[in-house]
Amino acid sequence: MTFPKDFLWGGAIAANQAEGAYNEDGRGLVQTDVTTGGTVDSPRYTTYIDKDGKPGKVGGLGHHAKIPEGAKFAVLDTEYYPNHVAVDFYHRYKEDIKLFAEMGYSIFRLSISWARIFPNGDDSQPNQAGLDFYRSVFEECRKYNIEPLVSIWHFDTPLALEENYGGWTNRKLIDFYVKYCEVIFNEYKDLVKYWLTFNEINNTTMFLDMFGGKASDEEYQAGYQTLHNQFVASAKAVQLGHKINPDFMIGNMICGITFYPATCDPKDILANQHKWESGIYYCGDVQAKGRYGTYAKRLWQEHNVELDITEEDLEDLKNGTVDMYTFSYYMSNNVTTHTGGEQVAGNFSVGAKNPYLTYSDWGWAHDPDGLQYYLEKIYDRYEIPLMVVENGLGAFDTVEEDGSIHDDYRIDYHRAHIKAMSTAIDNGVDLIAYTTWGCIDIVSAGTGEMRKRYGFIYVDMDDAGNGTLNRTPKDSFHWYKKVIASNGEDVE
Ligand code: P53
Repeated sequence: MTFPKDFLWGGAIAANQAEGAYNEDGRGLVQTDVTTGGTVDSPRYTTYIDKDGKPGKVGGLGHHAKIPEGAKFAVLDTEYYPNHVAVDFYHRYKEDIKLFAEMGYSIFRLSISWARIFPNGDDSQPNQAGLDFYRSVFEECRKYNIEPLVSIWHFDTPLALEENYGGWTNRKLIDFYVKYCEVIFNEYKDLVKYWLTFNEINNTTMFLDMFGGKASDEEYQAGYQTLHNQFVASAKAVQLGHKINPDFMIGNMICGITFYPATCDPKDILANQHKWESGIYYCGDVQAKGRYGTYAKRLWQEHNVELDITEEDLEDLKNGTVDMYTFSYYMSNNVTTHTGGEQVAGNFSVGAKNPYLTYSDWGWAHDPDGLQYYLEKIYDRYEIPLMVVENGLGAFDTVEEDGSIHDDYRIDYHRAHIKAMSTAIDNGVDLIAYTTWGCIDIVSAGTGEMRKRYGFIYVDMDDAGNGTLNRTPKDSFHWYKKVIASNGEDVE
């Protein structure tokens, strides 16, 4: 095993999935606060009150949940919202960070909730209570020599910006986001070095592609304009961040799915290449190379998209390239132009089933070789440091009579992926960090479930909101501690 001696080991969470305290200390609402729980076969719902005062709900998340004209997002008494309490990280962060330190973390990825800093997104002054909270969290990390890795946006635009400005299709959001960045960069410049501008930025259009060509041209228009505005916002943030502290390392963050052609039919090979372009390279190229890829025009034409792009935007993109490329990796997907084969039916996992792989209970392919493939391919393309900032297995856990949790399936998953990273490093990839997803159990983003658990630390909380919220280390906790102590040498 050959991890560099300063390799950063740790775990990752996101504010809206972990903190809870959704309406405390002046925090504004975000989309997940009006989103119910779901399962692998039933969607989460976004809830609202329509223009006649009648409550209603619509399936889907984020941009995909269209509430009726004149309706307002609303929290309804009749529904349960898992993110409202989540796992109460807001009140328990000291206990949690202590456990992370016990595992030996040198890095901890979390996100700042924009709506704690600017409750409406367009407020003239930041909310002091929000600033104080994250200062205290970062100081707690520093106490244990843990580097915070901070996602500035993790699917949580203040809801008021959605309602009053129409969300990210509106260019005004660029300025609100940059102002938010300016405040947090200045506030935490001595506490935080590593920043990520937008979590899984590529999901917006990649998920439109995933659902079998059902998305309309209007949805693509909104999706691509959203991405463009976020690219400009990200590039401006990078430039500003480097001015505020030249030591900042600022990265992009891509939902990294490895795509394979399902057959050697040249049509499948081409379809797969186009999938990498639309799903993975589109965002990575703009953020790491500072310009749109040559295939971008084709993608816009396919969906009759006309983007609002200014000369100044192009200049910003060029001057605001990221210092590192970061990504999540859970699975691979197969791409084919043929119909009739066995299909995967998971949440956010579709396409032809790969006969060489096994699948999780949520339909996600277990594919460590796919991680090696992704690392080598992406490093060769950009030649900047890489971080794997999410990787893990969502699984059902059983608590034994004596309270222990034997999650050998999770250990197997991580062991295989750590080996894959090690091989990629041997093959020349400059990989600098690994933060496993949901190092402590948190609410699933896709399904809103608690029982889809990723953590090395168990949280006593179920899908209906019952539980003590007590924390218990799983077997994986002790295993990961050993891995970190040996810098990746001892993974058995
Ligand atoms: P959950 C879909 C596919 C790949 C990654 O996901 C995804 C999603 C969205 O569900 O999201 C990332 O909780 C995301 C995290 C999320 C994690 O993967 O659905 O950055 O917020 O929790 C795992 O199992």
